[in-house]
Amino acid sequence: MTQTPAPATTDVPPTETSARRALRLGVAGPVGTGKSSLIALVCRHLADELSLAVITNDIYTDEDARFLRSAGVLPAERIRAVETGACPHTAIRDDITMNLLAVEDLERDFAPVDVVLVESGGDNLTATFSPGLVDAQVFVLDVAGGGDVARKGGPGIARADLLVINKTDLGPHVDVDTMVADATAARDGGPVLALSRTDPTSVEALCAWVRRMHQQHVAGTHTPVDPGPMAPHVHAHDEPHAPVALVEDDGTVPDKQIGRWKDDGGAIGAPTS
Ligand SMILES: Nc1nc2c(ncn2[C@@H]2O[C@H](COP(=O)(O)OP(=O)(O)OP(=O)(O)O)[C@@H](O)[C@H]2O)c(=O)[nH]1
Ligand SMILES: [Mg+2]
Repeated sequence: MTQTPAPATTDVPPTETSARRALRLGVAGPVGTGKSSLIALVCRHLADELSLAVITNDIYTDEDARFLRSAGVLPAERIRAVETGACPHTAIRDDITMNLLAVEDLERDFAPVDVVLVESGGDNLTATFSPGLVDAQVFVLDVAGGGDVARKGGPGIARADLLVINKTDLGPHVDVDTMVADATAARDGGPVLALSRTDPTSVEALCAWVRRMHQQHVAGTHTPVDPGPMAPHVHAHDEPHAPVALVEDDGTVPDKQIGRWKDDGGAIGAPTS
């Protein structure tokens, strides 16, 4: 009797595990709180020990990517922009397709990548990343937003993996201690970091947190947590509500993305809000 040979197990493609792909780290928060600056700090201090790449999300421009490239914190080709053309939260939460493609492209082009930092377009207090896009997320407030911002709460403030209160060097104008205490009270023990780019101790604490997250990711001991959905809200719907295009380093939009958009009538997937 003939026996059917067992399938060669070496032909089975390996499944992707967290140890094989980069830690995907989201950075969200209201407009101007210092998301790009925080990413610049991380790149400047960790690029020698970790392989890093960055995705920025802007509504109408690739300004954040250009800022980071001009700061020289990473080789320019490791920094790519997604131009969302719509509400920033859409591209990081409702329809993450463009961001996922951009992250996967970076991971493939510069393999092995240790950490991909994804900056959200500046949005309101309720915008958070989908856990389908990032493994962990930082939510950034700044002291200039006013001492009561942390008390207002929201999913990012309450449940992001790290809450940063940025620009503490502006402290003389704001009660930083009260703001940090309010933030800590809103987080049920979750970490809060008072940060200023002018305070080396706080910058090192930020880098240590990123290192720790990466180690936990590689070890498989970190579980991504969804901070929670957006608060109910409405849109005028006078513009597309899904991400528009991935913008290449030279400012061009890849043909395949344009085609996809034309074919799909301007929407990828089914935006839900
Ligand atoms: N004083 C002070 N200013 C800071 C600090 N970090 C960032 N800034 C300033 O805050 C402003 C906004 O910083 P960005 O990093 O562009 O903020 P952002 O959140 O990326 O902004 P959007 O992407 O437009 O939402 C800039 O003028 C920065 O120079 C800080 O630690 N201290
Ligand atoms: Mg920015």
